[in-house]
Amino acid sequence: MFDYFITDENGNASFDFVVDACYHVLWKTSQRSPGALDGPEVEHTWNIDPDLHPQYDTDYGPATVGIFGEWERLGDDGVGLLPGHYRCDLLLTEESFHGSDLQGWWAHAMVGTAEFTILEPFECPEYPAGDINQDCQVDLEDLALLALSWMECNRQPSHTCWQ
Ligand SMILES: [Ca+2]
Repeated sequence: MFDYFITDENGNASFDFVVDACYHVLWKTSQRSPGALDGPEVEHTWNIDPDLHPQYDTDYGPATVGIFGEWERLGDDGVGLLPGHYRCDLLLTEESFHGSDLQGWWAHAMVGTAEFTILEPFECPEYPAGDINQDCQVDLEDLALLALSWMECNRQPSHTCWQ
């Protein structure tokens, strides 16, 4: 597990994350306190009130939940990936692994695919002319970007375009 978050009462969340840690499981702060190598505490407060959210029948009142990730027994100074192209399946799981009759199941609540490339670090003393995406080389990606904006004109006033 690389990171964790708490959604709002509508199941929405938006956050940026960096793959710089690896966690074994999540704990609620009401269950135990984080250790020195554990991840940061993430806290969220909400109010499950049927007057505010008609999808609920019971008014549980405001509540705050804090969670943190228990450090996985890997390096604590980052989780690195070598340069290359990666295609990953991201799985949001509900762990019942440590339960009783449901041991061994990791039900997936959500699944998504991510594709990304990690470039080997390089220096670029000067961007070549035509290097639209500023990756220090001119290739089909730059041509595709040029094609996407081909014949666009943002001149003001617009009648000055294509004179
Ligand atoms: Ca380029």
